[in-house]
Amino acid sequence: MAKSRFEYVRSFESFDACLLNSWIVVRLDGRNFHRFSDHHQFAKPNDDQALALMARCAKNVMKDFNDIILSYGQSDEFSFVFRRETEVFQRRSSKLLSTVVSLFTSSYVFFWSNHFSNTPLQYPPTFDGRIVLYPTDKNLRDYLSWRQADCHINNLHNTAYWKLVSEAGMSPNDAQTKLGKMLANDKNEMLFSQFNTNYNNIPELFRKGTVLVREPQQSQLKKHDELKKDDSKMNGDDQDTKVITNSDSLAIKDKQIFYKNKSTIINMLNTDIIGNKFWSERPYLLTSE
Ligand code: DGT
Ligand code: MG
Ligand code: MG
Ligand code: MG
Ligand code: MG
Repeated sequence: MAKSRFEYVRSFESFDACLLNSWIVVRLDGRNFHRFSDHHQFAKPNDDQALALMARCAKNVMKDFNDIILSYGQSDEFSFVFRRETEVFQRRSSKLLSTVVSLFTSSYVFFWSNHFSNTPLQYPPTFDGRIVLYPTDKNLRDYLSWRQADCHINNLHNTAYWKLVSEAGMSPNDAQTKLGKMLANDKNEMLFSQFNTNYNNIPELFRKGTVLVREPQQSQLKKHDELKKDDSKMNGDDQDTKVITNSDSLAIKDKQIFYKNKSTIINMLNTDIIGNKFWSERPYLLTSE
């Protein structure tokens, strides 16, 4: 097909590929959700339907992008982790960012009434987005730990704040001033002694946020188990093998099975991702560079 004389304007576009060999994280966040949560009467301090809707949208994004291995969300934000070798959209930053944010936002509107059947959407919600690249596994884990620590800090603060305001009848200003002078331990202690609330008994959904993790299907784990048995035969090793292992060589096989497999499942958890347990149980997630 002949090119038009206007074609040259294409060369003004820049190729904004994300650096190779780095984790690509897309984080989106509700724009002015302070207002949005007021207008839609979100329960305070935590609205479980609002959180469920966020997770529903995140899952929808992960269903569309097989290369997202994990996502983490709390409050009005979600972070999506693309595997470091991803070639989606030739790693082009603007394509990745705009598509994830757009799909998430349209999903939010699409699934809204499933979660808020008695609250019509008052106006179209907006989410902002950014991409951050993390070169090492440690950087990526520290990033996710940062977001989960943020969830805990905010939730402790918000829980204490709403107790003071709604149960103790304190003014919002006085409650803020009081909490501003308190350390985390003081807040825990106040919740316990003044409001008979053990912070640790508050649902993990609120304290830890939501992790969606892509995992091999059971059938894949079986294949993987057989592979390992072959492996141990070759090594003259008759010991019973566990399904998931930390051994480096098997971790590589885990990953190969994992990434070749298109029919993975997405598990939803409200669990700690700061400690090692979550990661050592899932050696296929990180790259152990
Ligand atoms: P931004 O992100 O700079 O455009 O402004 P905001 O207002 O979205 O601020 P942000 O993202 O720092 O804080 C999240 C807001 O969303 C915060 O004001 C409280 C609200 N929010 C999030 N989840 C809930 C919830 O479950 N219940 C209630 N009542 N509010 C929530
Ligand atoms: Mg903000
Ligand atoms: Mg926000
Ligand atoms: Mg936020
Ligand atoms: Mg097009």
